[in-house]
Amino acid sequence: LTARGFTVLFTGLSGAGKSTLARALRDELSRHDHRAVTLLDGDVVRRTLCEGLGFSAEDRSRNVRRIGYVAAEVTRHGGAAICAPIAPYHADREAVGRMVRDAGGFVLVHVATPLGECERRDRKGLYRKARSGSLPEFTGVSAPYEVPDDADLALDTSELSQDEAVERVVALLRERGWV
Ligand code: GGZ
Repeated sequence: LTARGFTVLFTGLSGAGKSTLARALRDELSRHDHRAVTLLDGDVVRRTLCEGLGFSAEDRSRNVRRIGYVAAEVTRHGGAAICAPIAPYHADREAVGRMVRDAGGFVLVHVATPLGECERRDRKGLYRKARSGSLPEFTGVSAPYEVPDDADLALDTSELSQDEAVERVVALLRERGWV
């Protein structure tokens, strides 16, 4: 008998803390859950599965839907997929939700760290480049981020510790009966 698989889709701005949270959740699940955990993180996905895609609306849509396809397959086979793209468009997040729910459980987690805080951190200097115009179509500055109104959970990493944030996600997965 295979356990029910599930996908956690983190969405949020660049620098909101999606990757950090996704990795911490993976580590936490690996300790307490027997499922195989697959991490589909932005930078790795863009070097492999989505190599060659840029940041136009169309390419972002392709990027997010490809991630969703893989997550749905992982889910179908009883695994846990943790995805951490910006996923700025409602329609693409919804498409991922539909693909995954067909195969198992799905939760959408908005990493809702405010733009001002992401920009203040600016860990990779991308906001500075975006403001100066040398990095076009940057999410939150010169490209849209459609704030989810359908997230199962919203986590502001400027108000929560990493442990608290991970605990909230795990609590939600427990509530659903998946872990
Ligand atoms: C947004 C960009 C851009 C533009 C490069 N807009 O903080 P990061 O660096 O490590 O994460 C961002 C990552 C976003 O890729 P995703 O695949 O998550 O985006 S999407 O879901 O919209 O397809 C950022 C970097 O790539 N990056 N240019 N113009 N982020």
